[in-house]
Amino acid sequence: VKDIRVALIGGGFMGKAHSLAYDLAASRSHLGYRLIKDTVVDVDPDAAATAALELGWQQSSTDWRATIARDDIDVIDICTPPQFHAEIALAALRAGKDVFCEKPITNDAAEAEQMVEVAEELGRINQVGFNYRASAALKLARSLVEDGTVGDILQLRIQYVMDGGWLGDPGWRRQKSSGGSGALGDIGSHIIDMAQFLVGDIHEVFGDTVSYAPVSGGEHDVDDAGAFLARFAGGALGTFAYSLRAWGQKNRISFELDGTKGAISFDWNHRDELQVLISEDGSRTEGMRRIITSGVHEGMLFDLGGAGSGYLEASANQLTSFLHSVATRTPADPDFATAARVQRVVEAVETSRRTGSWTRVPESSR
Ligand code: SOE
Repeated sequence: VKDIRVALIGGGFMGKAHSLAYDLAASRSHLGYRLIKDTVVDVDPDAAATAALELGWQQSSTDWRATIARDDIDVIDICTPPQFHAEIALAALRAGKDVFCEKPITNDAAEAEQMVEVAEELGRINQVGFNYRASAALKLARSLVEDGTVGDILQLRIQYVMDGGWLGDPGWRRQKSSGGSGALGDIGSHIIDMAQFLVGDIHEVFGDTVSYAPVSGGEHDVDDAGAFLARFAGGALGTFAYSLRAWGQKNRISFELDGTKGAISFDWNHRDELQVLISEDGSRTEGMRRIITSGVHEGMLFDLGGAGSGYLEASANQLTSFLHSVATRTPADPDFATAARVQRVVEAVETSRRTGSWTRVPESSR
């Protein structure tokens, strides 16, 4: 059994999610590695020390550069705000570390490309935190598309809505200099990734984004909501909506997908369930079938139908799969290249907004 020694940079909301998720991931010792939660880094010494104590890290630090320079660290996990992702990731890759990086991969597609290039050049394992696709229901949905059960995909209607924008101060998310691609990059990126995971690459987009008046003092110069149409490379049409100002909506990702042979629908607020219709089953009792994910489905922690899954399970699944890639030196998924493509879609939506026209998603410059 190999030791994998991890350092986590950024002890905030996602740092907490990853810290707890590593405990679930580490329990899967049959995968051939032993995880060591070595160091948690935060610029604020008190936050770093508290995170170490409460979230089970052996030590804390305020210096990410010194942590990356250590020979005994195998993995750098980046949970800082996005404007620091590229600098930390590039330094970590160049120091020979494998890197897990939160989404959005960066605030800028060109920077993301550089991360892809360096990771590939140096042969380092790299993964990005599109956690929702790591849930059992999403894995099942993808397999029903992949094996042709629902036929060719005709249309996807997908949304990510929440009321968080009405509550509290959005902190670093409010300014372009730190929050970069705004709500589109923050939550829109999740549904872009989910859509490409299910249906394949988005080829072109046509959309608009909006900024509302600030709720709690201070200006913001990024979007709060938006909507766009997408054409997928395979010919399907997509509608996307995202908003941080949707009262009563609690971190809700949902979609409906129509294929030539069936349909799938999903709602993260009911994340144990996938609704599926297979047209071949047609009869007077035809209708959506409610599948409750259980131990027979990939990605459930307990082999007990009804035990339920949560936010942490999805985070643990993605980290388990990343650590497995690290231990076996096999490519991780979703990798930096996947995330860079998501960022190019984000930027294509912004271009479409400015030009008022359909906009091609550029291919990678590599
Ligand atoms: C923000 O509003 C946020 O915390 C996102 O940054 C996360 O990616 C999302 O999962 C929950 O909402």
